[in-house]
Formats: sequence, structure tokens, C-alpha cells
Amino acid sequence: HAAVVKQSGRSFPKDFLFGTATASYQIEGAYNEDGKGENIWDRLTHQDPSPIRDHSNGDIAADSYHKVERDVEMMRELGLDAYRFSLSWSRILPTGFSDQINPAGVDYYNRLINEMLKYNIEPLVTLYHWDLPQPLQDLGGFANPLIGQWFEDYARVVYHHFGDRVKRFITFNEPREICFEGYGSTTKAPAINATGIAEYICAKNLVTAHANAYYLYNNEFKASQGGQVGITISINWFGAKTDSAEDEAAAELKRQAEWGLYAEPIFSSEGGFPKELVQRVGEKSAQQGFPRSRMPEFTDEEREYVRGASDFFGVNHYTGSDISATENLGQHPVPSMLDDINVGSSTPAEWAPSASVWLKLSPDSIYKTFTYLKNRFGDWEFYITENGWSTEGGLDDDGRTLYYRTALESVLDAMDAGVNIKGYMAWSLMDNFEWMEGYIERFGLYEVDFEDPDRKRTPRQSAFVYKKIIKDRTIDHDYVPADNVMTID
Ligand code: GBH
Repeated sequence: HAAVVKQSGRSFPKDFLFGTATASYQIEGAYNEDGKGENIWDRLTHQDPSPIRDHSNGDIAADSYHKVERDVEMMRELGLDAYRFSLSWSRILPTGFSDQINPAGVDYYNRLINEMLKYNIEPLVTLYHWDLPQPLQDLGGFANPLIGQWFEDYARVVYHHFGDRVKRFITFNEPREICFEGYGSTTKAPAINATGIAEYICAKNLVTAHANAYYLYNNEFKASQGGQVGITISINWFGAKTDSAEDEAAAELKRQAEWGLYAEPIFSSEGGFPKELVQRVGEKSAQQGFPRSRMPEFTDEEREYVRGASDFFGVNHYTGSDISATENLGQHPVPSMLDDINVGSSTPAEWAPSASVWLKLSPDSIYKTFTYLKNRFGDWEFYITENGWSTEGGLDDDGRTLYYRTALESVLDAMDAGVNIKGYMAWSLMDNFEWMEGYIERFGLYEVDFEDPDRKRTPRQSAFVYKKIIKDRTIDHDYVPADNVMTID
């Protein structure tokens, strides 16, 4: 692989957090054990006909509910500083509401956290990675403003039970995927498909629910627990395809619709939804005969409440694309977010493909993203809470190794440019249920044998490479693992 020419010799600071990430529904299994309630992914994957590519589900997944010791052993093998995982809301609160706590669910996470802490592996805990309790969905889910109260009540239970040991909480994983994909399309549960309407309603309710959980921590827990609360937004790089004013404006609109919708209310100095997007949706709504904009507004009080409500800025970053005002515009339902912005995207032919259609190796998109974020939103503490590469399986995964090395060089570029990136979580520790793609696309540093009742985990080549990077705190592009024997150092 000649693509990476940089042999930097630069190093990551000692206190930089190297980790891996997973999510509850994707790894835990035990979908109906020990009192866990039904969630929206249980419901979606059990539909007939199945909307999942290989008709699979997360009923067993990687069986992590029964594998605390082995999962932590893998973290120790890699030498991780941190591990990001998510809590299953319906495992802790089977009905979604906080009046009924499931002790077995609390116990599972206690055992996991305690096992990690034995080996100084810091837990980064996501409260919500897409698995809403079904009873709350039956009441409208994120389209109901009461989600703000339900989530706050759940957050109180989480802080109360785990906050003595967990010092970094992430409220939501990827608002775009929750709102746009779940409510404004059919590509994630609950697949509401109220295009051009529900994703905007969800966005306002979600950032407000996040702020509730942030202030709750500040007011009732911070003094005694001393931790931090942030949010993770999926941010890929959208640059203009050419330097024409039209393409620049198209790229700006794309950034605002894909992630500014969630980042701007929390992290910008003005707060509220992004200006050009608000204007565009207002104009389109009027043309379409709506008496008011399809995009809800914030009152001044609401805007002030959400603005600045975070201790850090989490980013899941995977790739990038070039945005055009005129090319590849595609066909979109009316109304819809995609019709509202009406831009096209493409990627350079030389970017290597992964096993996922949407994921190409974009060599400097981390640098571009983070320098942009710092310029636009200011000097936040940033965490890269996911970054990773898919294959169709197999232990020889040069493509993944190249991806991680390239990405980490780009992280160093951004840090050299003064961006305060505090940590990096590789997606993923192990193969898992890849949502609509089932078990077809594999993101793990460890391969999981889903045919084996024991769900045996085996390190891939990239696991050895990542381990060496963590240990050396630098990227040796020439390193080739000598044998495939994994040990705990
Ligand atoms: C992350 O999302 C998720 O947080 C994680 O759970 C997931 O396993 C990981 O990525 C890998 O996918 O197929 O063209 O409709 C990253 C953002 C948004 C990327 C949805 C894939 C589907 C595009 N994801 N997108 S498409």
C-alpha cells in the first residue's frame, strides 16, 4: 500500500484516550432475558417480512451480555485506555419509564464497568444508541416533546447507579441517524418515513432532551461525581465539488442539514437551527402551501437553554464526499430534507471502497472536519467517538489497517493545527449486528464467529496494528505483526 507516504514520527500525548466503541443492540443479544423490555430494534427486526438484508436480528448478536470477562480481556489485549459502550434503556427500564428498574440490567453494566476499572480502562458511556423502549415509541418516541422528560428520568437512574465510576457520559449517539433515518426515512427503526416533517420535529425534541440530561447532571450530580456530559454527532466531511459560489453554497446547505441541524443549537455561539437551512425550509414550505414552516422554531428561552449545554463535542467520523449544486441531484420525495436542500454528492474515483456503499477512504477528511468545526464552533474538547472500516470478513484486513493509519495521521494533522482532540475510539472492538446490513458488513478489530454458539472472538491483523499504535503512541507504517498470537502486555 503506497497510498500513505507520510512517515510522521509524530506522537500522541500520554493522556490521549485510545479506545474502541460498540453499542448495546449491536453486541449484547439476550434480547428477552432477565427482565429486559422490548425496544424498537427488537420490533423492527422481528417484522415479517424482515427489512434486514440477511433477515437476521440482534437476539443473540455477539452475546456480550454473557461475555463480560472475554470482552474486557480483548480490551486488555489491545491495551485500551478507554472503551465506549452504550446502555440498553429497556434492559434498565423495561417499560421505558423510571418507576420500574430492572436490577439484572443494572447488574450487567455494573459487572462490565467494574471489570474494566480493575484494569484501568475508562468507561465512556452512551445513554442512547438507537434502541428506544417500544412503549415510548408507541407514544410517539422522538416526535413527542415528552421525550425530554422520559430521557431526563432515565438519565437520573443512569447517573445514580453508574456515575460514581463513570466520568464521561454521552447522551445521544448520532442525532442525524435517530431523526433523519428513523423518522424522515425508513433506513433505521422506527422507520416512520414522515419525510420533511418528522426529522425536524425530532431534531428540536432531541437537542432539548440532551440539554435536560446535561443540566440534570450539572445540578444534581456534578458536585459529587465530578464527571462530564456531552453528545456525539455523526459528521462526515462535505466540501464543495468545485470552487464555484453555487457549489460552495450547496456544500454549506448539506453540512447544515446533515449535522448542523444538531450541532448548531448546542455548540454555536448563537444557538438555534442553522440560518440558511431555516430560510430554505421556510421558503420551500411556503411554495408547497404550508401555512407555516415545516421546521419548528426555538423560542428565545429555548434557544438559550440548549446553547452551550455540553462539556465536550463527540464526533463519529467515517468519510467524506464532494457536494455539487448541479450534478447527481437524484430524485427525492416532496417534501423531504433531501428535496429541501437539493444538492448532489460524489466521491473521487481513486478513494478505496469498503464493504459498505457509503464508506470510502477519504484521506484527509478528519483534518478538514475538525479544523472546520473549531473555526465554526470554537475551541471545544473534541472526542472522535467512532471511526472505522468494513470488510466482508476474514482475518487479513489490510484495507482496515490502511484506513486506521491514514485516519490517525489526519488526527495528528488536526492536532498540529491546534484542534483539541482528546481521544479516539475505533469502531468497532468486534464484529456486530450492522443494523440494516445484518451480519454482512464487518467492522470489528476482532472477528466474531456468528455460527459458533460461543461466538468465538479472534483478533484480525488490524488488531495487532492498533495495539502497537496505542503502545508506541505513534504510527509505524511499516510494522507487520510477526505472528498472530495475542497476549496481554
Ligand atoms: C455508525 O453510524 C453507527 O453509530 C454504528 O452503530 C454503526 O455500526 C457504524 O456507524 C457503522 O455503520 O447505506 O447509504 O443508506 C455511522 C453513520 C449513517 C453510516 C447511515 C451509514 C447508511 C448510509 N451511518 N449510513 S446508506
